[in-house]
Amino acid sequence: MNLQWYPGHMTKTRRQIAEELKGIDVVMEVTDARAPASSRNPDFDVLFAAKPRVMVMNKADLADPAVTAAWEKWYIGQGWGVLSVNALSGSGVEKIADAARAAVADKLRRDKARGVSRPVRIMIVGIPNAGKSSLINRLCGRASAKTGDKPGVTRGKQWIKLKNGIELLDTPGILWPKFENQRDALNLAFIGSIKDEIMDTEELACHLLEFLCQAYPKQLADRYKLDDISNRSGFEVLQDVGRIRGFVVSGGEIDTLRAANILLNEFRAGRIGRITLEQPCKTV
Ligand SMILES: Nc1nc2c(ncn2[C@@H]2O[C@H](COP(=O)(O)OP(=O)(O)OP(=O)(O)O)[C@@H](O)[C@H]2O)c(=O)[nH]1
Ligand SMILES: [Mg+2]
Repeated sequence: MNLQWYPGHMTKTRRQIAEELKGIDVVMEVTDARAPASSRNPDFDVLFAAKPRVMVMNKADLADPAVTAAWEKWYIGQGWGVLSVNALSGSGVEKIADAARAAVADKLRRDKARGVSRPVRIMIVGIPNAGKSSLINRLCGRASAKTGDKPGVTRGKQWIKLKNGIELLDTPGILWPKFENQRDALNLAFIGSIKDEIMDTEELACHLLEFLCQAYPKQLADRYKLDDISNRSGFEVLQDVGRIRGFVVSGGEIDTLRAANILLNEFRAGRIGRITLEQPCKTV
């Protein structure tokens, strides 16, 4: 399976983001804490090179906490302002306004010296389904932006004003024209940032199972009551999951497609456990 997904609306959004940039003080990149490297869009380093930036690792509630801490340390070591948050519960979100103001502290000081008072304008960017709109809703305390558990929910830009002098620009999630590294593409698919309809669900589930067998064997075995997962292929484990869940069709065959859908949904909802797909030793 060679995964690629860069539909036309992403090209359009990329152009609109570039056009909007001159009126923006800070760019806030929302990534997914379960894949802190793969969920960073490499195009952003070029697009936003001249802007103060803050990185938010969202969905920290679904990620392995020890690995999230290691990633925070790693990014801070690279000179990044980084926060890990949960947009749904609001945990960590209270630090965002201060982090944005700190990123434009010089500009705010100059404005103050000139007697100018104006809002801090933040553009929220990131891959599809990272939780950008959910984060905006949490920051403004109401459901201003449309959200949903599939990629491509936000289709146009939308400004939202907060009471504390901050203005937020919600943007549609974008990927990049070519995934050079298929591991990144698989991680994006596992976390639901690539449209499911373009993928082979069973193959995707087999890749996820191979990763879980190696990195989180106990959580996987506990969730599906699996006896022995050592030296088993992803497809064999998928069959076991289907058999144990009773997904058997006429003739005694196991419905592996149903098992694959269940596995992906349960992984995405955090039911297998708090799992991170990559460690910070990777060069990004
Ligand atoms: N567990 C968990 N789920 C979250 C979190 N933030 C967002 N979600 C869920 O993730 C899904 C995607 O959220 P959205 O806010 O629509 O994501 P988006 O980045 O705006 O997506 P696009 O508009 O498609 O680019 C929704 O089902 C949210 O409820 C979080 O911190 N933790
Ligand atoms: Mg959105």
